Amino acid sequence: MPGKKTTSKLTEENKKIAELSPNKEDSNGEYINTNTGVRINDDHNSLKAGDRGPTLMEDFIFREKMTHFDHERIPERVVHARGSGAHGVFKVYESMEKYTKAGFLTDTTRETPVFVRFSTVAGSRGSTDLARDVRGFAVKFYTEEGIFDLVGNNMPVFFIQDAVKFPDLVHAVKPEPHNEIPQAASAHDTFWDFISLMPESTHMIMWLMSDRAIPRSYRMMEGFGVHTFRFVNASNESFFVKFHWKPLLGVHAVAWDEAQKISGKDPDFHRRDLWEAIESGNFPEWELGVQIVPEADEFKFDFDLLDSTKIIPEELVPVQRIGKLTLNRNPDNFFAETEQVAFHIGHVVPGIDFTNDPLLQGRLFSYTDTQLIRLGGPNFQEIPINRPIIPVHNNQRDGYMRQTINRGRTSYSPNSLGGGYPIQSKAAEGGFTSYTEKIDAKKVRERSRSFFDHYTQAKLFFNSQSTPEKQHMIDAFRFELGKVETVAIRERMLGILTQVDRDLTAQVAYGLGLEAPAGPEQPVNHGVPADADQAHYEPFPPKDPVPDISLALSMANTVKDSISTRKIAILAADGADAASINGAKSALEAAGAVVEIVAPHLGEIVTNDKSLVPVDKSFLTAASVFYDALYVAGGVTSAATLEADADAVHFLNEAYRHCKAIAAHAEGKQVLEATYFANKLPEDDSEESALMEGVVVQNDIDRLSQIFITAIAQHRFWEREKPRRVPA
Ligand code: HDE
Repeated sequence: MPGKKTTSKLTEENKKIAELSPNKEDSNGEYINTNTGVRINDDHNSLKAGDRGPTLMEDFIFREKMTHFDHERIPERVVHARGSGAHGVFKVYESMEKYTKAGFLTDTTRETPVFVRFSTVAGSRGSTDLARDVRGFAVKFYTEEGIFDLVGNNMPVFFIQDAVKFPDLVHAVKPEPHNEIPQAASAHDTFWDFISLMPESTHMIMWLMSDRAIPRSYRMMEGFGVHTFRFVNASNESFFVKFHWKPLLGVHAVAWDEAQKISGKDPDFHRRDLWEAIESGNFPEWELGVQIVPEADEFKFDFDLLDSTKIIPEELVPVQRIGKLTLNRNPDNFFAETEQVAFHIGHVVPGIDFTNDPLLQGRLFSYTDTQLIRLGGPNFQEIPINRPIIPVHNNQRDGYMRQTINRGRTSYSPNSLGGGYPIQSKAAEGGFTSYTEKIDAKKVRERSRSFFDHYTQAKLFFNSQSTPEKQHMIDAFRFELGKVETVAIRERMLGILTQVDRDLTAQVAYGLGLEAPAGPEQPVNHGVPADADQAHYEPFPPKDPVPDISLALSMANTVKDSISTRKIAILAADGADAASINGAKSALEAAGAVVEIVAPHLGEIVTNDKSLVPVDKSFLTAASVFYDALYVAGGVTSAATLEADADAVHFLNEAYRHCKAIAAHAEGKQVLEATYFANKLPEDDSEESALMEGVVVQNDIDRLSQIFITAIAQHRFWEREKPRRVPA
C-alpha cells in the first residue's frame, strides 16, 4: 500500500544477489594459495639466499603478491569519488502503464533488485562525509529488460545549463591546482570566481548554501533525477517526467558547526550510519515520486522543461508517489561493488527515454567515457556488480579483461553461419526504440532564450525557507565568501545576490564587512559567444513564479513523526539511578531509537541498586555531535560526578548549541544547571514548556520518555540558535 512502512525484514536473496554468488569468495576454513591455485607453505618470509641474504627473483610467490598489491588502486571518480553503496529492492505500487511500458514500473508483482551509491561530489575518496556539498544519489535498477540507472543528486537543479561547462565547474570547485587546497570544500576563490561569473548557477547556489548540503544521514535526504526525462507507453505516446526520491524518515540536516566537528571526529559518519542502519535491520526506505507533464504542456510554464537549473514547483505539477525503494543489504566488498559500480545516465530500458536537455545530452557521452579510463577498458559491463540479471548476446568482442567466453564463429551481423543470431527484436518483443521526436532545426551553437531567467526560481527557493533556514543560508554565504580572499569576487557575488533578496544581500555584506550594492545589477551573461548578436541575448525579463513560495522546498515542512534510528546518549556515572536509565532506555528503544550509555569511563557503571550497566562510550571516545539527543540519568552521586566533569558539561552545551533535544531526570537537573543554558530550563513540568526549548526535566520516567520522544521527533530546535549565547 502506498506510503506504508515496511516492518518485515527482507531476507530473501534477490535476483542480483543470487547472480553475484558465483563471484563470491570466502576464505573461512581454507588454505592460502596463489592466483594459480598453488598452496603456500610460508606467507611470512620471502625466499632468500641464506637467512640474512638477498631476496631471490625466483620467489614467484613474493612477486605475485607484491605485483598485485602495487596495482591495487584504480583512478578515483573525477567527481563523486567519495561514496557508499547498498543493495536493495524496488517495487511499484500500481501499474504506470498509462505513461510508460517499463516493466519495473508496470508489473506490481515484481521486486526489482537495485544497487544504490550515495556520494559527495568534490572531495577525494578519503575525504569527509560531512563536507558542504551536493550528494549523489545513483540508483541502478537490475530490471528484467536490462539495466536502468537513475543517476541523480539530493538537489533538484544543477549549476550549469550546458554540459560543455562541466569541466570548468569541476576545475573551479576542486582543490586549487597550484597547491591542492582545500580538500572537499567549495569555500575558496576559484569556485566563487566561476560562480560569480555564471548567473545561471544562482538557483543551485541557493540549494548548496542551504542545509540540504549537510544532511543528517543519507537515509534522510531526498533524491532527484534533475533532468526532465521521457516516459513512453506501449502506444508510443510520450510524457515528460521528473523523478524524485522521498525518504520515509523525513529530510533532516545537521548544524554547520556540528558538520565541521563530525568531519574531524568521524569523517565516515554517513557511511557508518548507512552501514549500521542496514546491519541492524532498520532498512532505509524512499518512495519514488514522479511529476508527469503531457507533451502538449511542454511550453505551458514560464521556465523551460529542458533547463536543469529549474524545478517544476510541486504546486504546479504534484509529485505522485509510485513505488518504494528499500535498502536491505550491505555490500560484501567495498571495492568490488561500491568502487567498481559504473552508473550511466544512458542506461535506459524500453519505456524511458531522453529529452534534449543539453546537460543530459552531454552526460550521455561522459559516463561511458569515464568508465573506460576508470575501470580500464570496454569490458567494465562484465564486472559482477555491473552485469544485468539477464544474459547478454551481441557481437561485441575482446578487449582488456574479457570475461565472457563467446562461442561460435560469428561475431558480425548479418551472418548466415551463425543462423543469423543474435537477432533484433521488434518493439513488441521488447526491442528498444528511440522516441520518434520530430526535430526540424538549424545547427547552431546557441542557448535558448527560454533558459535566460536565472533568478525567479532562486528567489522562490529563498522565499520558501523558514527563518532559521534563511539564517543558515546567510551564515553559509558569510562562511564561504569569507574564505574567499579576492575582494572583487565577494563583491561580484553580492551583485548576484541582489537579484535574489535585498535582505539576504545586506546580511551577507555585513558579515563580509562590505557595502551591499545599491540595487540589482544585471551581471554579464557568460553563456554568450564572443561574436553573438547581443540583441538576441537580451535576457527575458524575469517573470513572477506562479507560486510565491513552495512548501516542498523547505526542510522545515518535512515529516517529523518518528525517532526511528535516531541516536541518543544517556549520560551517567557510578551511582546512577538504575530505573531512570532502564526505563528511559527501553521507552526510547521501543520507539525505534538507538541508545548508548556514555560515561566518564569505559567498562561498567555501578548503579544505586548495585547493578552493572555496560558503558558504550566514554566522554573521550564519544562526542555530542554523534547523537541526536541527550538524556542525563538520575541518581545524586552520578549527577554530582557529571556536574563536576567538564567533558560532560561540554557535551550538553554543545548539544544545546546544535539545537538538539535534551532531557534530564529531576535528580540530574543539577548537571543542566552547570551548563550555559541553565537559564533556559523549563519553568514548570508541563509538556508545553518542555517543547518550547526542547529541554525536558521530569521526575516520572514514563512521562519524561513520552515528552522526550515528541521532542526528538522535531529533530532540531533551530529557533534556539537565535540568542547564540552558547560558546561550546
Ligand atoms: Fe555526473 N558524473 N556529470 N552528474 N554524476 C559522474 O561518472 C557528468 C551531473 C552524478 O555513484 C562521473 O562514473 C557531466 C548531474 C552522480 O558512481 C562523470 C555532467 C547529476 C555521480 C560525470 C554531470 C550528476 C556522477 C564521474 C554535466 C545529477 C556518481 C564518475 C553534464 C542529476 C555516480 C562517473 C556513482 C558521476 C559526468 C552532471 C550525478 C565524469 C559531464 C546534473 C550521482 O562521468
